Amino acid sequence: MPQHFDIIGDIHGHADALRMLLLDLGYHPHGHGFRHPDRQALFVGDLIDRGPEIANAIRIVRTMVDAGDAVVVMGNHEFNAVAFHTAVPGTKDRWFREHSRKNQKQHQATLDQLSNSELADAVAWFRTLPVAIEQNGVRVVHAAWQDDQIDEIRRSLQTRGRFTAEFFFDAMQTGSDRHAAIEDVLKGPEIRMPPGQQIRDKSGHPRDTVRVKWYEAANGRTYRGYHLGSDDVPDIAIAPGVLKNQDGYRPDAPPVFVGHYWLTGTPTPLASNVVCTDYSVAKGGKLVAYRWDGESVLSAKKFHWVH
Ligand SMILES: [Mn+2]
Repeated sequence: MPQHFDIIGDIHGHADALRMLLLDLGYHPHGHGFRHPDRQALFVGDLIDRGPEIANAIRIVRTMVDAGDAVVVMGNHEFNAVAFHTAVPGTKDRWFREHSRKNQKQHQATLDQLSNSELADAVAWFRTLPVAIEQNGVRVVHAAWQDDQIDEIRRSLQTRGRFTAEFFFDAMQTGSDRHAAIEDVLKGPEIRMPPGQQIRDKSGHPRDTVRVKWYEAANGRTYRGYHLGSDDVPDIAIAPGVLKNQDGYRPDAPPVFVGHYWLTGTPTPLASNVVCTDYSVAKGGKLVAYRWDGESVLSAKKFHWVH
């Protein structure tokens, strides 16, 4: 088992950027995938949707995983795809992710680009993906490392046989612990603002919740200060009781790598032991890797991308 890992951000169908990045990192073509003599690639999820070469992105990553050259965790887009294509048992035409216009649109590029058999094959594979990994002192999860919630999801995956209809039956019930766990771990924890306070998201939809810097302690923070993103959030104290986890990600915990947050600009760690590798390749940004060689304090110098 290698001790040197390249953690690679959200791909969203940009297979070309992935090939260039892997070659630049010293990987060489191996079957449909790539291999490095003494490093392993760790993918943070969100291989699909949006980009031009979704089937190829899946093929490269899956080949590498099957060959032991990579590990991948589930992203919210893979999770949504599985739910979208899993029928609610005992119903006709009802799916664990509703086929609404909005949900369809988010998944459209994948629906357009994959044949029925490719799609079925991809969904069957996504059902088997881990929700989070920890190996050789490094952690990878799509949006947020939350110990209790990851344990909760893993227990359910074990008893219900991976991401099956059985699992979704429970996990898609709004208000259930499992639903909250999936939302927080794969999409990032959010907190509700007091009544009357709203922001508008990128699509102009009003919302009364904000995504938070889960890796930082929340004590004494305001909504604006604890918010993760660039929205115009009110600078008022966080209401008591809305936070599940006040402490943030412990500074002595193993380094954790996430994707998901559509960051821009020059890559830099979010905390000494927290890195986001998503620099928005699907929105004109770049596909980024972090080259990890065992360090417990993460450094901006260890990001790598192709110009
Ligand atoms: Mn995501």
